[in-house]
Parts: sequence; C-alpha cells; structure tokens
Amino acid sequence: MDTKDFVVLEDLYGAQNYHPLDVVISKAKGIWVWDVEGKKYLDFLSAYSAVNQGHCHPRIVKALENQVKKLTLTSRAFRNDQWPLLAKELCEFCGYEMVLPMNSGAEAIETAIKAARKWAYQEKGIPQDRAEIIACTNNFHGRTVTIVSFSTEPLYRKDFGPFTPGFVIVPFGDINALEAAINPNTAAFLVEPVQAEAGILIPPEGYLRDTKELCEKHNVLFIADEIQTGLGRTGKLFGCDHENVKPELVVIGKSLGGGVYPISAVLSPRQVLGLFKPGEHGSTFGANPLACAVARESLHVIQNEKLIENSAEQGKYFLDKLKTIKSRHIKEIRGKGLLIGIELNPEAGGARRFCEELMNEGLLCKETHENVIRFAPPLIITQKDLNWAFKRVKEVFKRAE
Ligand code: IF1
Repeated sequence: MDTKDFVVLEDLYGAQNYHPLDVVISKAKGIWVWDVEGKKYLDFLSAYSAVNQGHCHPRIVKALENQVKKLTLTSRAFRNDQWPLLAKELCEFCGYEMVLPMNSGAEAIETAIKAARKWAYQEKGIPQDRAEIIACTNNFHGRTVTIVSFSTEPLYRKDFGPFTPGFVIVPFGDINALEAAINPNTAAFLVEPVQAEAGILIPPEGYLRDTKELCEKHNVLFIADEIQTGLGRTGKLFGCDHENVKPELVVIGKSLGGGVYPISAVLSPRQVLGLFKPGEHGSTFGANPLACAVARESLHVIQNEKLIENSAEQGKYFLDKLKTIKSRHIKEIRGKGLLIGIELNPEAGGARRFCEELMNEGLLCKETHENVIRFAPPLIITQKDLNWAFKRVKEVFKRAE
C-alpha cells in the first residue's frame, strides 16, 4: 500500500474531523519520522508537544516494555505500585502537594473545573450552582461539551449545544476586563500562559503576574492550562514560571506520557484537591500502572537530558535566526522556548500552502487557523538540526517571494 491507498481508506472509513497533511507516517525515532514511501522528515510539531522527549525514546519505551509485561491495569478499586511513586515524583518535581490523574488533557481540564467549583461551594461559600469560571477569548482547552461551552471559536461549537452554563469570557491579555468580570460568585480564572492553538499568542509582559495578584485579592483560584506549555516547552518548567506565577491549579498532559501513552493530571495545594471524597470523581484508566511507569520515565528524561534548558537555549537560537528572514509574507514571528509561530500577512495565501511546501522539503509542521505556521520540534533537538530546518524554511519563503 502506498500513501494514496492509506489516504483513500482513512477517508472512506474514518470520520473526517481532521484535515491532515497527506503524509502517512509509519516509523519514527527521536526528531525524525519516515513515511510509508520511506521518505524521511524532521518532526517540527511533536504531536502538538506530546512528543517533547522525541519519538520512541529508548528509556521511555523500555519503561513501557517492562511494565506491560508485569501489570497494566487494576482500576482504582485496588491500588497499584506505580501510582504512589508517580504521585510523589510529580508533586516534588512540580512543587505541589497533591495530584489527581486522568488520561486526556480535556479530562484534566474538566477535573480542574470540578475541583474549582467544589472549592467555591465548600470553601469560598458561593451559593449552590452559582459559581462562575472566567476564561479567555481564543482559548483552547479541549473538545468536551463543557469545554467548548466557553470556546469562542464557532467551528468548535456549531451544532454541539446546548452548552454548560457558568462560564464568562474576557479578552486574553486584558487585565482590566478581568477585574471588571470578577464578582462574588467568581470561583476561578482559567488561562493558557501562551495561547498555542490561537496562533502562539503571548500575553503582554506582566499579564500573568497581574492577573494572579488580582485573583489573590478577590479569593479567586488561578488555573493554568499547561497541557501544551508545561514540562519545558516554553523554556521553563511551566509557562507561568516566566512571570514567577504559581497557580493554585495547574493542568498538564501531552508530554507527561512522553508521546508513548496518554496521561494527564491536575496539581494543586491540599486545600483544593483535598476536597474530593471517594466516589465523587474518577476514571477507569486514570493512574493505571502502565501510564504511571511511562510518565515516571518521561519526567526522568526531561530532567536527566536537561530538556527544559535545551528548549530555552535552542528556542532563542532558532527564533533569532527566523527573524533574519526577510519576506513580504511575514507579519510577525514570535515564540517562547521551542513554541514558535510565524504569522503571515493575509495576502500570503494562507499558512497551509507553506506547511505543504515545507513538507515537500522534509519538514513537518502544521498551520494553526488561517495564517500562522507553528513550529514545535521535540525538545531534544540540537543546533545542527535547527540549522538544517532553517535552511528549508528560508528556502520556502524565498521561493514564495
Ligand atoms: C486536537 C490544538 C494544539 C491544548 C491545551 C487542552 C488540550 C489541548 C492548551 C486538550 C490540546 C491539541 C488537541 C489536538 C490539537 C492540539 C492543539 F491545535 F487543537 F489546539 F496543540 F495546539 N489544553 N491540544 O493544546 O488536550 O484532550 O487533546 O489531550 O486535534 O484537538 P487533549
């Protein structure tokens, strides 16, 4: 079977809720992937930051192999010998007292919402069913009905109502709007330190710090969605670390599983997650020993291979290099660590065609919305490989002039 055969099959039987580039990948190692024709590409997306440690990292694969032969699932009806170790290691690494494990990012966001509401009723004293959570314009927190209830993207919402009430939207980056939106029923403020899906939007300097202060003043929980920005992607452990902000709730996922196995989590002080009682929340696969063994090794790799430091260093190197490209198509280049976006002018003909050309050059990346090319290579990437990538990017922009 060749590329075309796979595309035809997928589009015939698979629901068409995606518009992927027509590259059919069958093998990967580190920063490289190979398609079914044997062509090699540099992965400049990392499965939306889930493969930060690089594809099929030998240590993470080994951890999976060892665990899969021993014990894969107990459910939470019983205990297993991996979850307590991950719980401790994760809390210590991230600097929190408690952690609640789930599987997907969206599930962990749902968990944070439930935790915030519970805290609002039990601790803050908000009247039953009146708790409000403030989210931002252009947010992306997942795809469940509750989460798309506060999306501002019509595509994510159309025909999926009725929606969950209790959410308020404020413009991302606008501290005054947040202040105006807070009222006695406000339970929490939910924010991405960098809005990735929205087009790598970085808030104004001081925004996270100021909003955190505001939340403290009004006894409102600060919830950071670090599912994509967390665990080193932006060059710090968390995106919020750039402004020394310590959220009450931090949500992680994606690379917590090293791109090998799905796992997500919510971390918080005891005052919040400590409110959950048996039976109130859970998941069949949550904290399963296979996920926990993989996550433990994924965290070890981030630490041992100094991926956070590498993200900062290589991210700065590559961003500076990209900024030397002169093209009438480029409106702005911005990024933090190895989360980088090139925003094109509206006349450039869309980011998709650039991504297709880059693919033909052996560089895999993905547009976000119409006009932003997003770059997010695995955090193990070296300067040499970035130089390789840069040549391709430069070439594609030169050809488009
Ligand atoms: C898709 C986007 C990226 C996320 C943040 C929660 C979630 C995500 C900040 C939900 C997930 C993924 C989902 C994936 C595409 C991808 C994405 F373009 F859609 F927005 F990365 F930028 N919070 N992001 O980025 O996590 O439930 O998916 O595990 O195809 O929807 P999930």
